[in-house]
Amino acid sequence: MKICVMGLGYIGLPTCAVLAAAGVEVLGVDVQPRIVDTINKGKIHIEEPGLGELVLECVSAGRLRAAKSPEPADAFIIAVPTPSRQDELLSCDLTYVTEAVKAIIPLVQKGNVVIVESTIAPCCMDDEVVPVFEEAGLTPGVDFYLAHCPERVLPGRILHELRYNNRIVGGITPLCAEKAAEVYRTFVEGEIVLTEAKTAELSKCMENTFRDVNIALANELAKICGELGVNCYDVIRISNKHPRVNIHQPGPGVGGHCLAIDPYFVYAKAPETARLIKHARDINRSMPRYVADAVNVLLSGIKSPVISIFGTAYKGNVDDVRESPALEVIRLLAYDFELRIHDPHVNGTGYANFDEAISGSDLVLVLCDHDEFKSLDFDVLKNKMRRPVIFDTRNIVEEKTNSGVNVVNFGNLHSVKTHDLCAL
Ligand code: SAJ
Repeated sequence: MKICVMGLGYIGLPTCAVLAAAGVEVLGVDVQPRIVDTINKGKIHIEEPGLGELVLECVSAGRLRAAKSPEPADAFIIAVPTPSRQDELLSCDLTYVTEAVKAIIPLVQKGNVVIVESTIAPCCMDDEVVPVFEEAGLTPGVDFYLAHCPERVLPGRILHELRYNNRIVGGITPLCAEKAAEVYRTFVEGEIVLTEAKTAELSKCMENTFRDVNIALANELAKICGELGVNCYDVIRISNKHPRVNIHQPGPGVGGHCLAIDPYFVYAKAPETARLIKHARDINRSMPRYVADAVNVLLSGIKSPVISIFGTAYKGNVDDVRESPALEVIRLLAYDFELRIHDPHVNGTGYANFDEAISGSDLVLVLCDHDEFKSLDFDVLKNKMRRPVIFDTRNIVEEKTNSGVNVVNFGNLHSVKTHDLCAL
């Protein structure tokens, strides 16, 4: 079997690698020549555990190649970005999906399978993708098989989850679903659930919406606790001892290309009805401002304050800054403070290393839960910072008694007196 994967990003490239490792001949296609060259050299352009080794192995074995344009194949998998449109509802922009579809249409032969893996809003397959094929004279279920099979893997665990997660396969017709499922049976160990395309689309969006709404609840709880003078982490820990409760973790907001975007895809299709979904988004989007306001309070009265920003990635141990709430916090603080930005996973211009970031600083602001930030060397912080204070918005920094370093988080923010910090 030969499979052509359109898009060599966080999902397309790992998918190429697991397919090739399962013995399939794979061509990965990307519009960026730099990415194509990197893959053909057996290297990778993203950070993901185990991916570098697997890509090198598959390229060396001749089972994986990259190119700028597609070639005839038995199956085509589309894994290109689906950003939000910049309209009022932040609806789903299908431009890249449509471009990829148009690129493969001249190559599609009878019996081929075409799969859209990119996350899309409910009804996009029926209303927007099928018509592009039909205009070219191709009828799904008759001339070829078309399905939506959303990716559901967690960055940082992609290779494992691609193989072992359950897979939703939403066909335009039942036979389309069956044919697409055959492609996944080459490497998926989890259950393959067959359904219709719009059910697959909405299921995927609702998985991320479920998580976003739950994080919003945790963020709202953190704000309530701040008002009432209660430690939110104690509340979460104790509530979660109930067998049917799982309150999520508050933080500086919700980032990444999924949770911060997919709920809008649902909202845009039913704006009058999707009120809880929209409200949750608003709460999560308010968190960078909440953090910036707290920083202003913590540093009030300090002359020419310097802040060490720890972490710009949207979550721990990834190099991905897409929709990262840290970027919004930085934008809000940049007006009033000198910022030293440090992220051991992100290759950002102007970023400082650990020593540069903390020297003479008044506050370490932890915005991302990278492992490196969990056990910080408090002696070094005490010696190099002007005021050894950490504001840990992720509640990951291991606290040490009598360390001389003051750790503030959403659990004790309410009890911190600014003048205590200034006196340090
Ligand atoms: N976050 C919190 N509090 C929490 C959990 C997460 O603030 O309690 C934040 C994270 O720091 C991050 C954001 O939420 O900024 C999203 O992180 P995540 O780990 O929840 O999810 P993603 O975006 O990396 O991946 C999600 C996954 N979806 C679910 O777990 C339901 C993944 O399975 C999907 O494949 C992916 O979205 C996607 O591509 O749709």
